[in-house]
Amino acid sequence: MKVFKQANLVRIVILAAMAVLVCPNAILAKPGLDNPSFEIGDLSGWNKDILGGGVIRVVTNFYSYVPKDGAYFAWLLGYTPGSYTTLSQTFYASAGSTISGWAFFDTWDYMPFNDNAYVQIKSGVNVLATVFSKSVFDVEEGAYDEKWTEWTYTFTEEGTYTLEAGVANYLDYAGFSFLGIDGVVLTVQEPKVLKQDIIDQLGMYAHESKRIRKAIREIEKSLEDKLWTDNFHLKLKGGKKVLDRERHAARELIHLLKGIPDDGKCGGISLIELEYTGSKPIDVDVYLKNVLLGSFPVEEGDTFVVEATEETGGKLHPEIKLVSDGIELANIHTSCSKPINIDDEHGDFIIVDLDKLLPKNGKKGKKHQISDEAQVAVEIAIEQLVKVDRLLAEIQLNDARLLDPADSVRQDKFEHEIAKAEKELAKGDEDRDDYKLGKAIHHYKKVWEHATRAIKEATKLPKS
Ligand SMILES: [Ca+2]
Ligand SMILES: [Ca+2]
Repeated sequence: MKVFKQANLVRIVILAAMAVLVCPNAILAKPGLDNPSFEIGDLSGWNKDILGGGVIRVVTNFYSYVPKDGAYFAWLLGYTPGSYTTLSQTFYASAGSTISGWAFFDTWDYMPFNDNAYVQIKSGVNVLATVFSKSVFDVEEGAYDEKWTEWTYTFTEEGTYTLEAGVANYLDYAGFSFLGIDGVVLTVQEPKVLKQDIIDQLGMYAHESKRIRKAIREIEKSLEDKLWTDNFHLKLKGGKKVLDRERHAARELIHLLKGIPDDGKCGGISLIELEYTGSKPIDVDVYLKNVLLGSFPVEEGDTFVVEATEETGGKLHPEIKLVSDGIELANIHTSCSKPINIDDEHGDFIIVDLDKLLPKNGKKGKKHQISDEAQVAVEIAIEQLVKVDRLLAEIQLNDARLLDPADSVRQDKFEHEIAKAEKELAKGDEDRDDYKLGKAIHHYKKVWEHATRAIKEATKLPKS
């Protein structure tokens, strides 16, 4: 193999170590709605607009309308023609979350006095969807219970949204019309629950492949309670392990689909991630054969990635040398002539991720084949792992964005980490959309790490 100039050959990414946590993240916002079914018995958590003279109440019944959920529902009445009486709540939703609820519209009016009501999902002032809409013209005779209509909306992007329900008179101030709202539910995808689903799905095909069994074990280890604050958040300390386990699991499954044997044989390496395990901070020089790629400081727990680019056919040089102060610390054969695997140790470095290429003959050995059903299950599992990783990253980033640094001196660092996290999220999405799922997971892990660092910056108290 020719030695290309270093910019073309590899990119080196350095991830700094995660320091010890300074504050529990249990205090941070958890996605959800306040008083979504009005069971507090009042409008706590909701914003009301009755500037047009309308009325909003929490009631136990209205004529023969009874709650769709629990003991209370919200009841709205419009007054000034064209001026909507509105009830709203703003909340955070991750991509894939669903919001649903019940609404009814009823009236004492008749045409052409076409009073009307709506339930909308908004992003700022923009209406994303009108999930319920009825007017005098639409009202039919029928049982009260049948007039409750269920509505639902799924968010395709994470963000802060507003649910708004409104009712207004039309043409005159007479012949009132009413809107009922109840049983609003925001179903946020819970990463921890999603992961259990992945295990269940893969479990059915565990007997078909060692790699599937290995992936399941990795996911199980990532679910250990001590690594999680709740179903949405990883502990600031140790959370990184969850993402590593997940990555290992995804890598096993990706290799399985590629048909790469699980005996350590391969046709080359396209990416290797190493973690420094030494206790003493050092400067490390990374060489491919005798070409210096880069030098940088590392301390215990730092990881760095050496990744082949398209220009080299996506394949790394067969040998990576790690040197410090002129002393060779490790020499890693990335040619696959010898078995190479995740968790292999090379001096003070441990392989934490590896993307292998198919052996030269390119044929999947018979013993590495799986059934079509298992193939589909594995494909879905990988996509789900990417989704879970993105969700964890996204939630952490969202939590970080909500903070203001306690120490103004840290504002710049805080913003810098947020910006880095956002950049990594964009890169991850790009790779995900290109179906480079292993790479996408890499970027999502970095999002989580930068967001976590931002949280730490924000929660450090000023030195007194
Ligand atoms: Ca209720
Ligand atoms: Ca009216």
